[in-house]
Amino acid sequence: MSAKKPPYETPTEHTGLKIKTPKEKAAGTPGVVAALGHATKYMKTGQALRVAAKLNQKGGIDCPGCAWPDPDDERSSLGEYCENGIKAIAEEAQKKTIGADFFAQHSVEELSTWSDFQLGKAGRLAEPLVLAEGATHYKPISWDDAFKMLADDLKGLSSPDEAVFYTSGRTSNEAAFMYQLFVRSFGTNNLPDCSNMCHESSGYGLGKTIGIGKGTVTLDDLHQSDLIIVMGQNPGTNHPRMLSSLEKCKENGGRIITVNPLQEAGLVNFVNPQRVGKMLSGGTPLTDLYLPVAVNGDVALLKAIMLRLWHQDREGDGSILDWDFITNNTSGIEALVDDLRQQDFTTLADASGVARASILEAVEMIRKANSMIICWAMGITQHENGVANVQEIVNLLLMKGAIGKPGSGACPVRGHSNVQGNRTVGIWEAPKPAFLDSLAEQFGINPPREHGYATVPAIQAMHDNKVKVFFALGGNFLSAAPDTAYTAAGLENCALTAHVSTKLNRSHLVTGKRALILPCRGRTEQDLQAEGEQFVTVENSMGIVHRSKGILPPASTHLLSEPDIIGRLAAAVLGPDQPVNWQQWVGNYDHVRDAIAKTIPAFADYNEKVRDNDGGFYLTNGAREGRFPTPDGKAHFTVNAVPKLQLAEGEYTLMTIRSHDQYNTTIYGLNDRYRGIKNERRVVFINPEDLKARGWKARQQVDIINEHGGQKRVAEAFLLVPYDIPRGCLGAYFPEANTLVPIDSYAKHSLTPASKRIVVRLEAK
Ligand SMILES: Nc1nc2c(c(=O)[nH]1)N[C@H]1C(S)=C(S)[C@@H](COP(=O)(O)OP(=O)(O)OC[C@H]3O[C@@H](n4cnc5c(=O)[nH]c(N)nc54)[C@H](O)[C@@H]3O)O[C@H]1N2
Ligand SMILES: Nc1nc2c(c(=O)[nH]1)N[C@H]1C(S)=C(S)[C@@H](COP(=O)(O)OP(=O)(O)OC[C@H]3O[C@@H](n4cnc5c(=O)[nH]c(N)nc54)[C@H](O)[C@@H]3O)O[C@H]1N2
Ligand SMILES: [Mo]
Repeated sequence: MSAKKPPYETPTEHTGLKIKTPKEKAAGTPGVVAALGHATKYMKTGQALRVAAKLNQKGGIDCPGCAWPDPDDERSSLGEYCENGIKAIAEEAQKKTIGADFFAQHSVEELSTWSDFQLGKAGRLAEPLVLAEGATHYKPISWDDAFKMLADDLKGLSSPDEAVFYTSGRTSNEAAFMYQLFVRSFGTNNLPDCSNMCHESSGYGLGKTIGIGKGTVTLDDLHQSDLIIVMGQNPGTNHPRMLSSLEKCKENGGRIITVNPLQEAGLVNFVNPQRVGKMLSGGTPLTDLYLPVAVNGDVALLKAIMLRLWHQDREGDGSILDWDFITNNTSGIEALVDDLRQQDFTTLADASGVARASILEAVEMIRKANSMIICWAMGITQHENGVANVQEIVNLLLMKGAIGKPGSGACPVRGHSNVQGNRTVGIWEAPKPAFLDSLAEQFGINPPREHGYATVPAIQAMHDNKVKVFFALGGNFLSAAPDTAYTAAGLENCALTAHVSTKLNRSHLVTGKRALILPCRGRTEQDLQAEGEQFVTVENSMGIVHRSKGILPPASTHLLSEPDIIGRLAAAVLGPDQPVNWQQWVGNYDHVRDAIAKTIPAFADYNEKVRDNDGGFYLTNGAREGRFPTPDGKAHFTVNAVPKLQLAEGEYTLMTIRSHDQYNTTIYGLNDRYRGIKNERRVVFINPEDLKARGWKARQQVDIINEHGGQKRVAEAFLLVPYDIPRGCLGAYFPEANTLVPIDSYAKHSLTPASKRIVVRLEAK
């Protein structure tokens, strides 16, 4: 362990890289073995199986892993979970706890030399802690004193806008609604969230074009679709249960196109661990056509496809595009066609990095499909042109009339298990006036109307000394945010930083002048309040709201639930009855749900609906039914420029991606099984030809350097791994490579950091 590295950086020591052949199949027996091995290593005996059996079952626990929905009707008796869901559970329901003794033993400076893997494995946070000004160690503090410290600081600000309230997407609807009500009653819209770094480009792009910032499909649509295109997403690792849906689509005769710089194992072949027959027969081949797009080649690719489709439509009898749909339900086709006519197919194909013949094959498959879904995730949204990427996807869907009919639609696959719900109940720095009006009416408050800081502006404001208190409901802001050194400096400028957390992470170690850790119960744990045991509710990627109820005893008796923490904080800052009786709300979460129902029309009869139907209820979604809630009631075609991606000699485009053994900044282990990486995270994937051109060999140690805006950012000591990735493109893991993401390189409109396209150089060590 080196003591010299800055505390915000992950350690640069290597852990013993082994390079194996990448896998061509996902899950199956190795997945089950890995999951069980993980669970028994970190959890108490018996608890692992009890939790697994309840995971994603009706009335059970919502898996804190991803936001993929559960089947509406039958659910596998073997458990609706996946290898990575079990890892998420094992991480939370860990048997070890850390409190006063641990923090007396280890200083903040020492802990900052630990790897993220070591920090996470230290154990569950067991009691509230304070880092006093100038102190070297965290010490225990009572809950009352912690809330008093926060209240004193918040009430002492010269403006409520000097406070920032971050949310990570694991928070329940109940906690999130209370949180935003407290923050707006206090007087600010500074509510940045993880979504700002994630699917904000989808929310913005979809909102502008189809009038709702959410996906439009259900699981049944996926099962019956003629064609699913999966773009910029690695479901085998990040949404493993999605593979079951792709499998069903294939069994029903559907086809799949994958668009990705990497041929990810899960999309090649899936061995469903919940179907014994499939395990024996070797699994289901999923991808029919793989398009190895260059990093950020998607706009060019989509335009090339649309150009060919339009040509063929014109040359034929006009039956390739859905002109009925286009005429009746959309506007803007003329401008799109004008733009396409100015494009050249070969130029577009070259810019996309995909061979012309493969693009023509895709065109053929799209032409024949009567229904079509496009799924996407971070490979699409985390670009400077992330919104344009999403809008080009919408253009293609609209051309085919593929929104609002069975088997068709837009499917942005969300990340955090309740990130979509958090937004629905008001976690947003840019709230709609109607939502604020409703808060004003229901609670007699005067919510601020001016928009607050999203994540990137919040960091910039901290940097400019405009923020004094940073409060986080979950997450690991420092490590998840771009430009680690810049973000660290911002956090250090604050007078007080406070985190509601389950586990120790680097954000607890790079702090304001004083810091608080407020430990909370997790999803898997029982939540006993004054009026009995409580459940919470969450919304998945397809807009289904349902219950989640923990079953394990809390890791420590000192832990509070998230609603309890927010309620007590609100009471300490605003007074116990302002604007609501917080204590009463915390005693029985039905009160919170009643308040949500009164504020947001789609939640009418919330308590009844969520109890009546164990599987949950769908929120209204006009676009799903072909009604577009835009100002003119039509879906909009848009014209988006092809990004200019010139690289100088020796420059590459680096994408930062997740390994198979992590949940965002939480590192489960040091392997990336499907990509053949063992025991190392400081690796950079490079095309073997690019390696040869530099005269380098596998495992060569390099520094990765970005010089955006004349500022030098260096990620030190990465090991080169030859990999099947387009020439000129590189891949490295998030969060180790976050230090390279420039703070001012983000998507136009959505402000999502461009962490999938960072221009870098490599220097041999
Ligand atoms: N086990 C596990 N599950 C998770 C998470 C986790 O960390 N671990 N994280 C959760 C969260 S918050 C999220 S947002 C999701 C993330 O889920 P993903 O978006 O699948 O995660 P990433 O690893 O960021 O993968 C991005 C994919 O996009 C590809 N890609 C990169 N650049 C481009 C490009 O320019 N064009 C195209 N077409 N493809 C590109 C990469 O090769 C990679 O396959 O997963 C959620 N689920
Ligand atoms: N370079 C790069 N940067 C990225 C990305 C990328 O692909 N590349 N992806 C971005 C994306 S998509 C996202 S969503 C963000 C994620 O950003 P965050 O959501 O901020 O980060 P996480 O790593 O998910 O947060 C992990 C921490 O959450 C806490 N936690 C876990 N469960 C609970 C709980 O139930 N309650 C509370 N209160 N705390 C809990 C634990 O203390 C844990 O350490 O990162 C973004 N950053
Ligand atoms: Mo995310």
